[in-house]
Amino acid sequence: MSEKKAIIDVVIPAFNEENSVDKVIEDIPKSLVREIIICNNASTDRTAQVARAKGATVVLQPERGYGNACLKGLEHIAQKAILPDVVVFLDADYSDYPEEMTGLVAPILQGEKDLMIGSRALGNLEPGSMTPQQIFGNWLATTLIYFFYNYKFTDLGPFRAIRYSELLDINMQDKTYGWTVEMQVKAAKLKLRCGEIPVQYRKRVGHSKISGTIKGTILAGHKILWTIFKLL
Ligand SMILES: Nc1nc2c(ncn2[C@@H]2O[C@H](COP(=O)(O)OP(=O)(O)OP(=O)(O)O)[C@@H](O)[C@H]2O)c(=O)[nH]1
Ligand SMILES: [Mg+2]
Repeated sequence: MSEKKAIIDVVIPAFNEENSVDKVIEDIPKSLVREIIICNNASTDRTAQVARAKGATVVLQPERGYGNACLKGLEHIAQKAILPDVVVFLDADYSDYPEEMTGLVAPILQGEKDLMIGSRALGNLEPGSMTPQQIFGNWLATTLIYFFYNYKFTDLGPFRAIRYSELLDINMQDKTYGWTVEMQVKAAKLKLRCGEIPVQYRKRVGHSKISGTIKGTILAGHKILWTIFKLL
């Protein structure tokens, strides 16, 4: 990539994260990014106000679902006069370490990679930050991707970065829990240059909405496996 400073936008799906979204925004390296886009997924708390007070852009996605929230963020980006070079995704519950974004995007800015995943499997997990079924589910999904596409991933982590031009080629569709695996399966199918860095992961702020609930785990698990086989 030429000397021109790369343009990086950050997409953060958020549903009722008023107690954490400000910490996430605060820890993002400001000199690295152009815009922080909080995709407010019909929150009933003060997520939007807290995020705006921190200087972030807030876009509203009335339709629930992790993928829906991310798609709204991409819709906002697509309307820009100057499109970004890279888009970074991370969660709003402060389980990721936003300051690790510099290391995550570096291989893309150096022109070596197209998609970078922050791997919690390679990184340091705070005890209790991921459930055994979540760890097993990610292992199973990444093993299936390796089996079908010979692409080695170790996690379906939310903290990731992708070259915008490749993100457009991938043409993301999923509206709920299949978002992360859809991106990785399609990246493998398009033979994108994918990489991972170890990232730290801590317990989320607030009560678990997905991984810590039976319903959330089953729904997410089912959607992830369904997405892998649907895209075969
Ligand atoms: N659960 C849920 N999260 C959403 C939704 N829309 C956006 N999000 C955000 O998506 C991110 C991931 O959701 P999480 O609930 O953290 O999912 P998880 O990390 O698998 O599980 P927990 O952190 O244990 O709840 C968070 O930033 C949420 O606020 C939605 O409809 N449902
Ligand atoms: Mg979480």
